[in-house]
Amino acid sequence: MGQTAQQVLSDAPTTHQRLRDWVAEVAQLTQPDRVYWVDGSEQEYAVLTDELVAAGTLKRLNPELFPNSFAAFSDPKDVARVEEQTFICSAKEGDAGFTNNWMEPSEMKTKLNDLFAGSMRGRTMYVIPFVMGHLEAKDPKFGVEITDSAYVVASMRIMAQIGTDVLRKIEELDAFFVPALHSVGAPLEPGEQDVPWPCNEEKWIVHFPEERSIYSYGSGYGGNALLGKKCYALRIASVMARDEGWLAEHMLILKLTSPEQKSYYLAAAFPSACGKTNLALLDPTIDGWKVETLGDDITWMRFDDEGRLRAVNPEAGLFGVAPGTGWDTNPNAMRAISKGNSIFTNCALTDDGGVWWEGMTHETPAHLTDWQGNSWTPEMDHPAAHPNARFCTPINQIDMLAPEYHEPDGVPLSAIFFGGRRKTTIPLVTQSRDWSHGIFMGSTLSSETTAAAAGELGRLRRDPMAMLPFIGYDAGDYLKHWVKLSSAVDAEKLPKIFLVNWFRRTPDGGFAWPGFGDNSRVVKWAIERIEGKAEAVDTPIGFVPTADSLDLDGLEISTEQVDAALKVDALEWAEEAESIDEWYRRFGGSLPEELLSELEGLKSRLG
Ligand code: GTP
Ligand code: SPV
Ligand code: MN
Repeated sequence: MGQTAQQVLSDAPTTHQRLRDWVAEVAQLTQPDRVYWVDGSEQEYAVLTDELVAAGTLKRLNPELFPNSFAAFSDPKDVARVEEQTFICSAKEGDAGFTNNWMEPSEMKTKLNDLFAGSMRGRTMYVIPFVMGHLEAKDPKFGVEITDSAYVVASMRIMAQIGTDVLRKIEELDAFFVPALHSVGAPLEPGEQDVPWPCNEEKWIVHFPEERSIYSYGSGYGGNALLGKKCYALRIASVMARDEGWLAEHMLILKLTSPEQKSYYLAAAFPSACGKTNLALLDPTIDGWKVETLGDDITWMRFDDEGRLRAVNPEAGLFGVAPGTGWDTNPNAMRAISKGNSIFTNCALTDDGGVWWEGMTHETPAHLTDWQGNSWTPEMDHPAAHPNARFCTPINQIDMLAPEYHEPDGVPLSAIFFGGRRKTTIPLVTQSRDWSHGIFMGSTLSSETTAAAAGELGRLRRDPMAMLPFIGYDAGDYLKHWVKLSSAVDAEKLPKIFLVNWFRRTPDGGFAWPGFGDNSRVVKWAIERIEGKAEAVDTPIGFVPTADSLDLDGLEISTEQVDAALKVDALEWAEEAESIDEWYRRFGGSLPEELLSELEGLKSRLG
């Protein structure tokens, strides 16, 4: 039997009345066997992970290969974000906009109440106080996640600052917190044997933007369950940002230092599994340029008193795509992971107790255990790791972490990149004509879908600012917010905007551009454009590098390949403009005027 409301309250280690009330209310609804308040300590982590190993959810990895690290394997039906089941329940349907699923809030609340009733029976209910961003920020953004998954607790400890220090600060400030309720939706009958990855066929990821609350039911995976990440730091935070005058974005942040020892900060928005972690941990292949990391997935930005756009990373860890991460492509990530203290989900296991995934090493091991627990050899026609397998690793294990990561006010941006996965049409890099044209580029960003979300792969879709699945309100209002915020500041101080595409193909199907460390060449060109040093062709779509303005020193690449990567093709762009037109029509009346003018401008330049 569960604890009574009185017991729950008498055990609650907090004086914060709203938190006490909410925890008691949730315990009454969900009926857990016990309530546990997470303190965030190392000792607690050791106990939790031991319990998860005993339950079969985690497997401890060989400590000589990956110290203090674990592998988890999810239910095969719970491997990615579920966009179809993600809802923005604003009071008015129009406030959710055409990019979100919507349901009338009280109808959704009734549904959620039914789902959560008794959903934690036989389990422990964990209460996780957390903060996104700096605890000492001027206006720290608190949340409390209640979950019945110890795997979620362990992962949240890597991804955010959690526990007693946060709770004390919430009390001291008598602060608002976002209530974020999560259940895997798999109650246990007395005596019933648990499974390694409990979850429910039915999944609901629900946000109430006005009351700033989150409910997640049925999934234990990634952004569905680690509620500080996409649910809070993007969907709810984008609504807070609209109301408070800032921006919550799906972006990485990096610091770049030139051979002249001048430093620049750059943010980049790419859709899920389109290269943020890789660019954030860039290992430059050109001499004299140094890169340091500030963030790899989420960026909160605001204009400072001097009109400069400043960026912070609200997260404390990486939840990075494993496949394709290797000693060749991303040695900095490999070094961070190798320090241990990581949770790997849906990777393959090596026979010596380590993890492996496609692209990690040149040679595929002769034998593995695949992510579904089956014996695997290289002749098999399916990958050993799931395509959305992930590593969860503390950000402070990155050797190249910029010290500014710890600055509560963040860093001033010189440039913003937008980019997607496009086989055709979009050149390697295009500088926008000006800020407004840059917002146009962001608003029309498009990409082929990836394994980061459940559903069809490789389908081309528009993904404005790489935020399509993460804007917590009307997409047209979101674009208006970008336009309005930036129109209030000195245009000279705005970051320069670039559109990039690492994924264009040559006619034989291969990548036109080598990517990864060689993307430093594109970053260098962008910085030299900002400094007024690099040449460009003024094309109808923006400024594209001349073939010799890109530093290709030491790169084995044919002229045909470079041309294929940089080409602006009139026919492809006629189709693109048509498709942008269609996209913009879907906004109804809510698109900012400025962007319609940008589209007209593009069409007339294309002729
Ligand atoms: P989320 O965490 O889902 O938001 O993704 P992300 O944007 O951080 O993507 P990530 O950097 O993890 O890259 C996803 C996949 O793209 C990995 O398999 C990478 O190996 C691959 N990738 C990243 N950069 C490049 C590149 O420059 N060229 C090519 N060809 N592939 C790349
Ligand atoms: C993404 O899908 O953009 C991710 C992974 O970063 S998840 O945290 O699962 O959303
Ligand atoms: Mn992401």
